[in-house]
Amino acid sequence: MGYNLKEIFEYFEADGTFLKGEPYGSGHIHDTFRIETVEKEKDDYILQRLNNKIFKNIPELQQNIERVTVHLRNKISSIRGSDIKRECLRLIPTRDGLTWIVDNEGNFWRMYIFISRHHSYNVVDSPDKAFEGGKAIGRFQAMLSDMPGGPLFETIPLFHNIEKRLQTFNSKIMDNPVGRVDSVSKEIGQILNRADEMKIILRLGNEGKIPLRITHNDTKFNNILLDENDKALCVIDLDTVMPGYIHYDFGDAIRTAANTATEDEDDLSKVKMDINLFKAYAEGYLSETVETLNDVEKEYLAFAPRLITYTIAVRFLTDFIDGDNYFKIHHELHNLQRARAQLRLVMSMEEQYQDMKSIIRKLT
Ligand code: ADP
Ligand code: GN1
Ligand code: MG
Repeated sequence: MGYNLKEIFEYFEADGTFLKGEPYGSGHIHDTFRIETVEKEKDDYILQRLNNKIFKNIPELQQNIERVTVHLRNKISSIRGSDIKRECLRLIPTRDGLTWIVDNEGNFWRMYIFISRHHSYNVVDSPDKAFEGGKAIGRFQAMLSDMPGGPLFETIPLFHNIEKRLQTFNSKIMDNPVGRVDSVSKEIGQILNRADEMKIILRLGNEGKIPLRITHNDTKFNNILLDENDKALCVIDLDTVMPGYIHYDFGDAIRTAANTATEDEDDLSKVKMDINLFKAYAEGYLSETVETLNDVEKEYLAFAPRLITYTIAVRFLTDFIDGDNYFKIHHELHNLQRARAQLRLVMSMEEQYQDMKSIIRKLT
């Protein structure tokens, strides 16, 4: 779509002159553009057209991100040697003093400073990188644990609630809106077979055994930027930061950090959970959090990757059955391919579950 990126950019109080804007990254939700400025010494920017079909209340969403980034920035800037522009997202205000604009067509836009010299990975190829990712998320949770001002808005209600996700899944199967249900009966069976055991985290929460904390809720590895030496740099994509269980962040990160293949790998024989990457991520994560987690949280950490990988499989298959209305897709069967790869990953985790548990036990 031909947006006038220069005109939109100029509504924001940016330092620098628009040179050009191009699509950037591989996110599935927003339209993201990198804006380069004419002056080489000035920042570049990330300009995003927000998906307001998914995020229904943009002012609340933006208020959450402002609160979170202000809190993180205060903490990070008090650390000696920190590089605040690269270690924390910074929203650029508009000329009206807001952090987003609505254009003439009703599109919502926001802008961040572009985090320079970062590395971003869709697949992780070394334990050192996985460790750094774990550290980044552990530190993120730890720094937000004392954020003042009451709970954040729930930007997507019941986001990781597997009971709700399964209800939606079942009702889309009943509706069969685009006639795809018959073609995926095998995958539907694989999901329904596992449905009961997946409710354990919700049950522990309802029983008060695990607390709601401020969690990120979208910790796939390309939302964790590493620096030029592949050390933890910055956690991005803060749209779903809200109350959650730590298992959601741990699980989603393992789903991507310890998968030997891409999230949508077509050749299922390549899809496996690498136990060494699992261990390294867990080490990094627990190096920042082990003191604050309670015993039940620790006991169920090894289960978390199974839950979240399963949840994403349910969501991809739901979207396929629904005719692809949620995730961006790049070809006709993309959501099905993603769902199959995630189900295969769940099976690989099931095979290695005893090892995962014993690694966590040793680290805690
Ligand atoms: P989505 O919700 O669509 O995934 P993200 O906010 O994650 O949107 O942005 C998409 C991609 O853009 C990220 O995966 C990352 O590669 C890049 N990106 C986002 N914000 C920044 C930033 N401030 N600096 C550098 N790259 C960024
Ligand atoms: C989406 O926004 P992005 O691309 O980082 C999705 C996540 C899924 C992920 C699967 C708001 O993440 O929940 O796990 O795709 N984000 C939202 O790749 O739904
Ligand atoms: Mg993202």
